[in-house]
Amino acid sequence: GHRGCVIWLTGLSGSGKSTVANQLSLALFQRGVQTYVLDGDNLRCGINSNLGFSDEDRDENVRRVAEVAKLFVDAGMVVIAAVISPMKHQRDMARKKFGANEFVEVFVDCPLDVCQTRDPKGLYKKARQGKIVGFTGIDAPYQPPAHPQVTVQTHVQSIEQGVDRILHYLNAHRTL
Ligand code: GGZ
Repeated sequence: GHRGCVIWLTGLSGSGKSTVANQLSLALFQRGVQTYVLDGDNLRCGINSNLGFSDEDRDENVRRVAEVAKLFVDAGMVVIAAVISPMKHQRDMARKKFGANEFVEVFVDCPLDVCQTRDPKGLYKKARQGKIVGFTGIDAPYQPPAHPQVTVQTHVQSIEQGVDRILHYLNAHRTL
């Protein structure tokens, strides 16, 4: 059996957080572990629909995602959270809500120029044109984590390789 934990994916828009989250969820399901994915972009349609992208609203967005994750973890679930969570203080705040082995920080590391080339929703283009103000990586900051438990480099590794890294960490640390 396993106890609950949260696998917290941080990274730029377009870095691959959602893709990694969904593939990791599938891989864990195939190993008999039920997960629940909390995706920042989706939650902003519901529980976080009143929040924008100011520093204060991002703080509150991350806080709510962490609180919801905590409810699931307390119920014994493995939660996969995919939120930019651009600032160190936001990730520290989230981590503090969990036990030492319950919070696994994963840096979905992809250079900004690659994210801009992918630009699946055309948001970077709009940001460069000034149609979106305060876009992470363009005119809003992203602080890379200094000591993530796992780093996944989606520009040099396949999604499968990235997922394997996370699974390897979870196995090695008996988080599952
Ligand atoms: C960053 C933005 C912005 C701005 C809209 N800055 O790649 P996406 O499109 O599908 O996912 C991004 C999502 C970011 O939401 P998070 O809740 O993860 O952000 S945070 O942790 O910073 O609160 C992006 C879209 O929203 N998006 N405007 N200005 N991303």
